[in-house]
Amino acid sequence: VVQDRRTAVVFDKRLESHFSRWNVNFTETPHRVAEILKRCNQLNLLERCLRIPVREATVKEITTYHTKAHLDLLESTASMNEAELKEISQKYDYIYFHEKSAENAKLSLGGVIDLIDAVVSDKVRNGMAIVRPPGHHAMKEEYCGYCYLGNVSIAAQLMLNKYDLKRILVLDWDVHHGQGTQYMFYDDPRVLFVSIHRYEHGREWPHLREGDYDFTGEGTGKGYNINVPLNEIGCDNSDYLAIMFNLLLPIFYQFDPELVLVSAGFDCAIGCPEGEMMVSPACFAHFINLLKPLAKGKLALILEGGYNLKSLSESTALSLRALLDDPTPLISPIIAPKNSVTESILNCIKVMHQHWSCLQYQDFVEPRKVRAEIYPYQGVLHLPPVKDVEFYTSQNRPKIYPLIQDCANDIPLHTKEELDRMIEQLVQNTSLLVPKDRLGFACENGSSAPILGHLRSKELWAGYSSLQTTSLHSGSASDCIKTSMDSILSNEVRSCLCCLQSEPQHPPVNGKPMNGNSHAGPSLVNLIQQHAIDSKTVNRIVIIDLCPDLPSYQDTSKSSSSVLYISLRVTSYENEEPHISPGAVDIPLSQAMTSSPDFIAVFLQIVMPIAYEFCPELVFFKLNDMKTLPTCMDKACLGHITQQLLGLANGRMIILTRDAGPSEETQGHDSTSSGSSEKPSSGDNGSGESETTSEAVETKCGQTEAGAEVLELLEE
Ligand code: Q9C
Ligand code: ZN
Repeated sequence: VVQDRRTAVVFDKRLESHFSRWNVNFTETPHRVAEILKRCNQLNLLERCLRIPVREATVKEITTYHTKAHLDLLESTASMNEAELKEISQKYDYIYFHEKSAENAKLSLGGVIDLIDAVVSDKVRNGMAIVRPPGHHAMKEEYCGYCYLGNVSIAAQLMLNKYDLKRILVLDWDVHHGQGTQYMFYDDPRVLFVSIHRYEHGREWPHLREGDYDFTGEGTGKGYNINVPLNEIGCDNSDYLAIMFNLLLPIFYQFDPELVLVSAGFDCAIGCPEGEMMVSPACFAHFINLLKPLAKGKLALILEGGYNLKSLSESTALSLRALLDDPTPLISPIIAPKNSVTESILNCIKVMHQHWSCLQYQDFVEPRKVRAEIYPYQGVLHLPPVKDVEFYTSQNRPKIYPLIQDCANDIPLHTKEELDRMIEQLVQNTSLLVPKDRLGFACENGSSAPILGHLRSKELWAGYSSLQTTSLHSGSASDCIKTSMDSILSNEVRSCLCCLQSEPQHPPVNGKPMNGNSHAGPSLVNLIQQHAIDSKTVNRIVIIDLCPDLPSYQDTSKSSSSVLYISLRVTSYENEEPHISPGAVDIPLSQAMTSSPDFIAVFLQIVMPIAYEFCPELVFFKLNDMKTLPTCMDKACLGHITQQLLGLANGRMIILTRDAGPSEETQGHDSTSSGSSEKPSSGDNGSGESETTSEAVETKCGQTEAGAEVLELLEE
């Protein structure tokens, strides 16, 4: 089988045949997938993907979860007349039957299984199933909520069986609680099931007590079921990203899955009448960007709900672009999450922190200890259930299918017209025209740095055809930085590797040198800030410094809103407070921190929210050399952080690295800029710095996961 590093898609005209005969305006309609495909085609996305055909799932596959009776009953509906179809529909909660329902459900499941199998077995890189009917509400022996067969639950179980996987992450961001998937894996620690859903303390469908945060799994599966209940409508990018950064992503990186499946319902997107949430279509691309480093990029999205055709199709298309590695579209700066969302995050941390050590850096959330500024309510966290809420149980679940659409809008946040206008604006304003993904390279004094030699020896530089590089003119350290900034801001390249031998020297101010050689932080900030002001092409720049030479509070330079300097620095002092001023955030890391998941948790919980709030137009990522990198970071960790940062600024990034100058081993390799054919050097080339930087560059080039395999293929 030929490996294909493309993104796979599953879709089929036949999946547009089942619909509700009694209510043609019913939300779960064939137009959903038709509109998605139309938008994906407009953006020329499908032609960039590998199409995997659908096929009917087999009895054996279906009975991995469902009973044979469940399947037989479903199949019997194929030959029912209209009256019979109507009668059986009324026995279930939000279910209609059509003579094509059984076929569509089996085709949808078959396509999902084959897609996920292709991702797991490395036949494709990642993928998306644009299928209906959805599946996450289907239970062992009950159709429910437009779902007949558990697409994701069955596919995940089959992968556990076939490939003996140990860790699968299922993230269900459909706005409804994915109870069907939760039940399937409730006691299974191999599947981390996570659902973010509209809950309203149980008042929202499907009204299950087990959708609340304190349902955390059972037996050995305890800690492997995470419910994030949203107790009010109108949750937006800020709320969802707060949940991702503060709670979920740290856990995902600690879990270290071998496969990531997303039950991707877009009914949490703005304008969906079922969700009444406000997530913007571009935000889904950010979620995907943040998930991409996990599981070596083995990521599959499976469509669930989403009922506003405009926001559904845009959200899905932008998700597909994210899988295809297009630059992540900008979103508005995030703000603090709603109080009710903060409450849910804290409640989740409270029940999860004993299972996930990455949450130890969060406030310890004893109800009475919560500080007023994080939790402005009575100082006591709510413990479910709240009064006067009636939950459904398997005994009292209504079996009446409401033929009239019930979208319980008590007080809509916005009118339909307002929402339509907002969606239209979001679609218009999302930048889809992006410069070619070229990587620039600037090296102090045009010297042949060991790093370049190392990258070339890994065939990252010139050996891989899709990697386009441009060698930029360069002189002094500050010239290198300025040239890199100019080339990015003029769209000549999207990102740069800037390789310095010394610390950049700021030109003397009033005849006095600004800094000595070792004062890298202040000098760098000043230099970048001044050039930003001079060039007038960039307003906000963030500098992430993993190797600060000095704590930033010694920076006496004037703070400016145009540059935010964030430094992470290992300190031997106990309980050193982070130092935060308008232009600088200095984060002391304890020496006790020894693992990458810990470092990533801190990075996600502190650096990423600040950077997303600042909303930079350009990112500097300063690595310097291995010796000064926090020891808790391994190489992969650096690649992961690079990928996370690429969500900012449309992927405009300058990786700043320091190089001691030409080394013996690499001399002679570096004077040409293309056509290198050296074989990868065996063993260590004596340059830890190069090794480190290459991880970041590989990620920037989308190579971290694919690199090795692709190179092997090319060599054959
Ligand atoms: N306001 C999926 O999204 N309607 N199923 C509840 C309450 C049922 C949703 C209405 C929603 C089923 C896959
Ligand atoms: Zn849904």
